[in-house]
Amino acid sequence: MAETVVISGSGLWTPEHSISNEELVSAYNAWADKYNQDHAAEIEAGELDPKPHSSAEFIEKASGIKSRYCYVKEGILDIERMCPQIPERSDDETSQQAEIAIAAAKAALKAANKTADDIDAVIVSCAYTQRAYPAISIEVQGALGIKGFAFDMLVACSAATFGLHRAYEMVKAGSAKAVLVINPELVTPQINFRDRDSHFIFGDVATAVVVEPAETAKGEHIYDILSTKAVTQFSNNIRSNFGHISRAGDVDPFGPDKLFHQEGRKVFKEVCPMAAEHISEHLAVHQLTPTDLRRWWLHQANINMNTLISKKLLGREASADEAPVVLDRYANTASAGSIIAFNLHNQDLKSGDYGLICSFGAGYSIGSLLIKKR
Ligand code: CO8
Repeated sequence: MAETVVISGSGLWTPEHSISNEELVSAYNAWADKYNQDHAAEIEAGELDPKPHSSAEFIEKASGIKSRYCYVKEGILDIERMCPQIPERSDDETSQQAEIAIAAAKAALKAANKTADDIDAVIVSCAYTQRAYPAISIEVQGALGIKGFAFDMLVACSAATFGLHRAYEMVKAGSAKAVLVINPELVTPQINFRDRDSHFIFGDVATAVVVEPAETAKGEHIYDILSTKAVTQFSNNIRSNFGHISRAGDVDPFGPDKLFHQEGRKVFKEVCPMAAEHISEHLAVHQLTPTDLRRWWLHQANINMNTLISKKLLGREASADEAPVVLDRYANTASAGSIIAFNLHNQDLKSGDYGLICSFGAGYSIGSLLIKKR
């Protein structure tokens, strides 16, 4: 049993390839033109709607995204394919998702000054796992030589915070001495690059965090986890219907409804107030108000959402120093966004400073951790 549980280090793996809005839009528009040409007769007869053009200016204004990283770029901009080309690996090779998880995990272990021997639990928590079993986490555990146990969990955009919640509880209860929580967000294969409304939203990344008792922590930047808070509320407004039952429905397992799709406006309107209320309730438990926070590491889905949430809480826009933005470069990376922001923007906090990590998204799901620098 641990009296105080801490975050003692974090790691980030960023893909070497990126795609700018301009590149993405140019490929989409070329595909749309070809579609309209190929279906000219049906469009003329009113049987089909023409595909409208996408626009880099719209994307940046509506979302704040300028660019995104991708594990594999090949294939995404090919208008005959519009999907990354990721060659299948044999069962004897490290799977792609485990590969990026291991890279982030190694960086987190280094930051926390830990070796595999110090860890006894691994949680891989993300929006999609590349297979059902054996668990990606167990593959990562084996590759890193970690004893103990591992499991995968899926909570879409809140997978990272909910994974950290479980790690906090395990260390607190004494069922694990130190936990590695990893978020390998390999999402580009599930993006419909032929859908103008969502083709620009996501990018690939992997993040990892070490959670352990304060007594064993040796990282340079250590944060006490003061408490966690989670809420979920069912909504169909963000869905991805791909799953193992798709085969039995005699339908295309990769059809448009099987990929990411959403009612973006509704999500925006419904999730922002939920997130603002969640954060103020979480802070109130500690008799804190939003102005007491030195930093907010918010979910990175849309810059306008974050602006609205901070306005609701502070009565004004948060500065980039208060609530750092990474989605301009990384886009929405499902659950990893708040952890990327934390990883890149926590070293300057002083002892005693409060910070909040908060995710919000599909489910709906909202998860937060209130932390304090040691
Ligand atoms: N280019 C030009 N115009 C466009 C484009 C485009 N690419 N897309 C839409 N438009 C047009 C629309 O057709 C519309 O035209 P009209 O007014 O004539 O109908 C106009 O622009 C305005 O469209 P919207 O109202 O849809 O635009 P918004 O200002 O609402 O912006 C956003 C759209 C950016 C999608 C915004 O609604 C948003 O960000 N909402 C919140 C979304 C969100 O946070 N979703 C969370 C999803 S992520 C998550 O939960 C994790 C899931 C797991 C990850 C899976 C990864 C694959």
